[in-house]
Amino acid sequence: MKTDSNNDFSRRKFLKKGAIGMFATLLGSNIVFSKNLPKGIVPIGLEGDPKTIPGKSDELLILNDRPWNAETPAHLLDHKITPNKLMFVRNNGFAPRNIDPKKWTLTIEGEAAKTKKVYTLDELKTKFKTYSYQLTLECGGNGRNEFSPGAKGNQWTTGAVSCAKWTGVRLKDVLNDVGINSNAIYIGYYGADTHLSGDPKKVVISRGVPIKKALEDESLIAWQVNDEDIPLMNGYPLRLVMGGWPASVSGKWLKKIVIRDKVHDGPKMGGMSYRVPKNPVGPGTKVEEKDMKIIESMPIKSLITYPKTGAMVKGERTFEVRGHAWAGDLTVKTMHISIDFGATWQFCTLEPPVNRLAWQHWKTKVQLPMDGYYEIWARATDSKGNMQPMVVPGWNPKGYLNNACHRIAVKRM
Ligand SMILES: Nc1nc2c(c(=O)[nH]1)N[C@H]1C(S)=C(S)[C@@H](COP(=O)(O)O)O[C@H]1N2
Ligand SMILES: [Mo]
Repeated sequence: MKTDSNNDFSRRKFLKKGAIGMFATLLGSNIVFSKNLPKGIVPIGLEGDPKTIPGKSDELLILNDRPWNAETPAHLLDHKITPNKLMFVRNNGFAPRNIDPKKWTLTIEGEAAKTKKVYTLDELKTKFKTYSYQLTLECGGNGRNEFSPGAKGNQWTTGAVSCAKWTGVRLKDVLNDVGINSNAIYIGYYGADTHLSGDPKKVVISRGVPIKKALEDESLIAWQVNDEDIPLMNGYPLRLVMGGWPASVSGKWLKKIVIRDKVHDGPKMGGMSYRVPKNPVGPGTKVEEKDMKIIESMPIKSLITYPKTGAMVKGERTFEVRGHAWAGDLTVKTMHISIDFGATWQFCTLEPPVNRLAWQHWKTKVQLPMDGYYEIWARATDSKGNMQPMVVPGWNPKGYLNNACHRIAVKRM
């Protein structure tokens, strides 16, 4: 036994040394005192100064700094089109460094591709027609913080969602240029980010969608957001954007797309990742892999972006309450708010989406009957009649798909 554990020890030591070597390669210089670096500590140099995220507003709420994960407080999502600096960041690994867009290529291949093609960024920009769409991207784990028992991972509250204007080429135009065989059923992506272990051979995340979703008009390979380069943390210089589905299918720092003859099986497609129980389970249930299914279209949800929670209202003043609502692949049909903890609900004005898969804006006027504490609750209903629940819905092992009503507090005084 003693020999075994000794072997174990030296093997671990070896792995640790190996990782440091790889970190040094990524940093581009020797880590001089590497032998003093405690196990599990990742060099700051890989992700920058731990207080500000490059290219992002310092008003984002940072949930993790290595790798960067940050959400947008609800009142900062008030813009109809989310500004680049305010788009949430969800990184599973380390963003690539020293990107040269002139040398960037995108490879399309796979067992269900007619051939293999490699495109430069310039080729993508000139060979295909360019399209712009406003697309809602929401992390599958948005709202995770409310589940009980809780799930590990970033404790997103309400702010892992954005709706910006993305510009690029249609994924279907590029896939058709390569040629899609009749046995194609799925696509998968690969990005240029680095695994947390520092091992350059390890894939951080490689997810995908059924070919039907990939071939929709709004599924983009994008190089711009809101008419600017994509911020590094959101996938510069190239990413997939597929609105309405968990944002984990929108691969950042896009290097390769595979056309598959089976459900894509890259890291974070299987197990408990981005999957929920096929049938409802009680909180805390241990669910077997075979009883889980991949999350596809996201559920109906809404956000109050004005006023900010905690707002003070003077007397009888009538004020506007507004926000956005979105419904995965569907549209939002009606929007209600309540100022009396759900006893009564009032209709809101609701705008149609600017294009398919964009969030919709709603607003209404509110007057509070007397001085005191109130909550405003918002509840959206989709085109199939699905309504946001007032309590946290369907518990699942990783805390996905919490679409409970958003609540804010206001005081009249
Ligand atoms: N290459 C790569 N793509 C990725 C990720 C990642 O870690 N690496 N994270 C995914 C997840 S889980 C989400 S929610 C979205 C977040 O997009 P954003 O950071 O631009 O808001 O990117 C997805 N694409
Ligand atoms: Mo995500």
